[in-house]
Amino acid sequence: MTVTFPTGFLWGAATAAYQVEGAAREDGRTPSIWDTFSRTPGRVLGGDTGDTATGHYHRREEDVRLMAELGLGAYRFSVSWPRVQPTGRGPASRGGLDFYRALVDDLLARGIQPMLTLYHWDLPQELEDAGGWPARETAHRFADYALLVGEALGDRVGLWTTLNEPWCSAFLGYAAGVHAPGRTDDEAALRAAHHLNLAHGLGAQALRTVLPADARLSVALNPAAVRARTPAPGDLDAQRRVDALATRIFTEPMLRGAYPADLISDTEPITDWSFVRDGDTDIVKHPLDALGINYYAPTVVSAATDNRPDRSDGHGAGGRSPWPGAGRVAFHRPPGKRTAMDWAVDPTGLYDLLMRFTREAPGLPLIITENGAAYDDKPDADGAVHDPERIAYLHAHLDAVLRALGDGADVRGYFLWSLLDNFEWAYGYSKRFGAVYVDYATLARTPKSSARWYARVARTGRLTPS
Ligand code: PNW
Repeated sequence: MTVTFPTGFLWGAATAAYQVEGAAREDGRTPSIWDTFSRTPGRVLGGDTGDTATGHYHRREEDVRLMAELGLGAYRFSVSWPRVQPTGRGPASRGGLDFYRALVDDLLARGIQPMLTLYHWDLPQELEDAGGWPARETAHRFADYALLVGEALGDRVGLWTTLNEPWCSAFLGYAAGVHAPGRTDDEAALRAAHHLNLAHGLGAQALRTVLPADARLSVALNPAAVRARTPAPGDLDAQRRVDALATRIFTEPMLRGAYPADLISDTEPITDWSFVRDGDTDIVKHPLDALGINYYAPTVVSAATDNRPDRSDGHGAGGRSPWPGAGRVAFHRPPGKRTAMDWAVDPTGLYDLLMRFTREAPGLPLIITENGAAYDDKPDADGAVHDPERIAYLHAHLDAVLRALGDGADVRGYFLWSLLDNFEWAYGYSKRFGAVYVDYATLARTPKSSARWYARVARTGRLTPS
């Protein structure tokens, strides 16, 4: 059993622009779909918006200092599209780009490697008004935006990610409607998935024309660790359908240049896939230098046995399904420990995913671009925040990473989600994922005990008891 992580292993933490920046109306930034969505009553718990968030836009230096204290070797952040290209088209906003230039310079000055995600869900509202991701044009707009950011930051950012979790953008955004833009149209969601794939490919092509040869290109997916509740054929079929819609819809075109035949036949009642044009999947299959995997919890499914499938799939029970074409699939709550998101704690799911891509994409380095947990953290009387459950979660998942490394997986790094407590999408500020506690009244930051634990792991490269 390996107990030490390889030298050079990247220890990082991640955030996303809309979740931490705030400053929603500064430097010419225009609304993104998340501004519109969160300002619409009833969409986000508590009516929370990202208008202020953690105030990171004005606390950049303090936050980079915190990262250095945590001994982070890398920081994964996203660029807000409407901050650097306010209309989603045309020239860049100087002010917006200056923020990211300054952030990257601060990181480099402290020896922290920046990992830049171009798209973490904040589509300029103007592009949504022109059709959003169901419109093919949006993929071309993304490629222009990628070029603009690549030109501005290519000389100092070595790790690039096109999209974060396109599954969430397509299916939570356009089918279930629980994420921005809040549409509920299964056909549109499948179109959106294809245009996100196309955006990834066109964006990667554009970046390659401006980035130095040693810059590394990746995408961050949230492949489902999906299990059948029993080995009965109906349950295995449910597993196959969910796997196609969650994972293979992205990985097959990206890694092999074709959509899975079973996905196409499963979704034929919804669409004929004529939005996929000749040559598209060749574009999507752009060579990658790493695959980013975001993992939180497993998914357990079975064939639905009645007309009311159990919707406890972690996507807002009672809402519409984010699985168009999955048929009658029941989602089950696995037994055991759960986080404040009500997601099961199951590190085996992470191990299984790492081994799956080790088999299916041999030679492709893997990076865990997100992993972490929300708990109901509260400061004690002295203001300290003790989060032993998060330490246990991180420890167990890093142990699974070590096991996968020992079994041959080429895992290059791990990014804790998240550096800071932040705007947790439809849950607003009610869910705390941070290693650092944020007091939303004052925006004061307090590293939790997990932050100190993680700093030690990052420094020593070893898992030690809390
Ligand atoms: C990811 N789901 O979101 C995102 O990349 C982060 O921005 C987010 O804060 C984090 O995970 C924690 O939720 C997800 O419903 C949101 O399956 C929803 C789901 C998965 C990931």
